[in-house]
Amino acid sequence: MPAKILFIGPMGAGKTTAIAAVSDVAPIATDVLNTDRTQCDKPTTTVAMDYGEIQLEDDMVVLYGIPGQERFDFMWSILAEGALGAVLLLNHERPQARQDLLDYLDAFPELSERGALVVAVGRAGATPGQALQPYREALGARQMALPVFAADVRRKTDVLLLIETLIANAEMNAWT
Ligand SMILES: Nc1nc2c(ncn2[C@@H]2O[C@H](COP(=O)(O)OP(=O)(O)O)[C@@H](O)[C@H]2O)c(=O)[nH]1
Ligand SMILES: [Mg+2]
Repeated sequence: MPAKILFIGPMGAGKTTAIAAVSDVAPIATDVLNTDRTQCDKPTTTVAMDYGEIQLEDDMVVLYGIPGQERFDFMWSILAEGALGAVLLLNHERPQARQDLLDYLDAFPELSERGALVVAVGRAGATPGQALQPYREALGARQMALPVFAADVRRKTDVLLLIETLIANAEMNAWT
């Protein structure tokens, strides 16, 4: 059985981009014209999900990107079933990015409880160490110790690091 990894996070955070950056097969995206430019000003948005596949050394991994708009959240728990974990993508330029983090932790309670998440902060700017601080604090306030990275999901190496960290954590947790 291939491992299943989700990409979660708000519209425009880069879920579709991340899967396209690493997938060995032509990624399947279901983007349509974005009619909700108040949430995020980009021309298209994902309505059903994204799908990609990647063969790592020992693991075949399937990648799913959730549709970011809340009117599709009925699909989130279906997609999360049996997942190894999720990459939670944030856009640091969104004023509500810290709240986005909390909202997506709440939306995926089973993954949060298992600690099966990696947080990736996009557009973190020139001083990423500083940019990550509020997210680390928000996790700390919830007694959660999750890996938090600055990442540019347009870069394959960045996305691979996120996936590999998630797999390494899952393997470690399997022993404890
Ligand atoms: N400048 C900049 N653009 C980024 C970065 N990460 C993602 N993007 C862009 O942000 C957009 C994200 O859109 P998309 O992948 O459709 O987001 P989704 O709604 O989460 O699927 C794409 O146009 C990416 O090229 C980043 O770190 N810097
Ligand atoms: Mg998308």
